Amino acid sequence: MAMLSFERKYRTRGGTLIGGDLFDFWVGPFWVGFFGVTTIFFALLGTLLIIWGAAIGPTWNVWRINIAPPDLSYGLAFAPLKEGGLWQLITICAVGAFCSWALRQVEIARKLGMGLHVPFVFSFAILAYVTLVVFRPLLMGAWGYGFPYGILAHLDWVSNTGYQYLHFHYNPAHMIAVSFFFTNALALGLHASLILSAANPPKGQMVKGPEYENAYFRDTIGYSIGTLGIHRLGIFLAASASFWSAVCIIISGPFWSRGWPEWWTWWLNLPIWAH
Ligand code: 07D
Ligand code: 07D
Ligand code: U10
Repeated sequence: MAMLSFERKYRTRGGTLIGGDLFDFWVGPFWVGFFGVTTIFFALLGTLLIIWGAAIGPTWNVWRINIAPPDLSYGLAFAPLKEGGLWQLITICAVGAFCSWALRQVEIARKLGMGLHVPFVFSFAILAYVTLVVFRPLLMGAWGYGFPYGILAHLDWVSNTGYQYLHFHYNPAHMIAVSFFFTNALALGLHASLILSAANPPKGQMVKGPEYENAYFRDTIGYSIGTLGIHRLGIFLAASASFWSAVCIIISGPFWSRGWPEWWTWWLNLPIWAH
């Protein structure tokens, strides 16, 4: 890879969080590092456990493989492997792998003298996952509230959990999260198209810079957020989407156990119009 000889001068030691020089080397394009080893360890072990779960299950159809959490009757105890214990071990591996990955991002950013924005925003995805399979089950008193590991099975869980609260669209935090996801797609669509329209003009035409990009949005909507600003907005929107997702599911059950439409009766009961 031509890139690699160019990049060799950036491949310097240091920046690790623990372990010092241990594992401070590259394998092909990948930097290894202590957390690279822990990522590989957890990811490999977790995958093998999923394969084991599939092997003792009724199907090899990838869409239908399902490794379910323990029955609610096990509460917060460890369950036998075939009755949800595998799900518990896989969850430990997943949390281990995702956190290792985030710490690996921190180490690589430190090595390169860059900011910690990537691990910062990835940690919001981890937060959403951990909320689903650790925090909410802990608050509800049983691991059985976690979502099952299977492609169709996890969709069934989302649907069933949604209908348990009658109409999940009425969950106010779900509304905020959905709006952030939509806004995030809008912002990336605007940003990507603006960059391509300025930096990739038809043959023979001049490449345009930030002045043109600013002018475009000032002319269109009266304001330009700027070249750095749009990336700050992107981080904010993405992190907020995951954050409000975590909120919408942690309040469903632990803090509100009736239908979500009913939650809105506070609005009808406002003293302005309620007697
Ligand atoms: C494009 C980056 C690449 C990642 C990919 C996913 C696996 C799973 C495991 C067979 C954008 C790799 C997939 C490693 C294989 C086994 C056991 C990211 C990109 C390509 N979901 N979900 C999908 C996960 C939850 C929901 C697809 C993971 C919650 C709905 C894929 C998690 C809820 C729909 C998938 C997770 C939920 C999906 C595409 C973890 C609320 C769909 C994902 C760890 C968040 C869509 C059949 C994608 C679909 C879909 C993976 C959690 C809802 C299988 C790893 C419980 C409604 N989810 N999901 O492109 O087609 O992400 O499903 O939290 O409609 Mg899901
Ligand atoms: C959890 C993924 C984390 C992933 C990590 C990394 C690997 C490695 C390896 C590729 C958070 C995994 C990496 C495995 C792969 C390689 C090499 C992301 C996570 C750490 N909903 N709803 C949401 C909408 C309805 C319901 C969130 C829309 C119905 C429930 C989002 C609609 C009912 C839950 C959202 C809609 C319902 C949600 C999901 C429309 C069902 C949740 C995004 C248009 C009848 C979940 C924290 C998310 C949640 C959630 C959107 C409809 C129920 C805001 C747009 C009305 C029960 N819904 N929903 O969280 O908040 O991403 O989870 O109708 O639990 Mg909803
Ligand atoms: C952005 C950007 C920008 C760019 C960009 C990008 C955002 C403007 C400058 C980036 C964007 C893109 C490239 C676009 C496409 C991206 C997406 C659509 C996002 C989704 C991405 C994917 C679907 C790809 C996912 C791929 C992954 C995660 C890679 C998988 C990699 C691995 C599995 C290897 C990871 C390596 C590790 C952990 C360390 C190194 C390890 C090895 C090489 C293996 C050797 C192992 C060891 C030495 C350890 C030994 C193992 C042990 C001890 C375990 C033993 C365990 C047992 C159980 C036995 O804004 O700018 O352009 O490009």
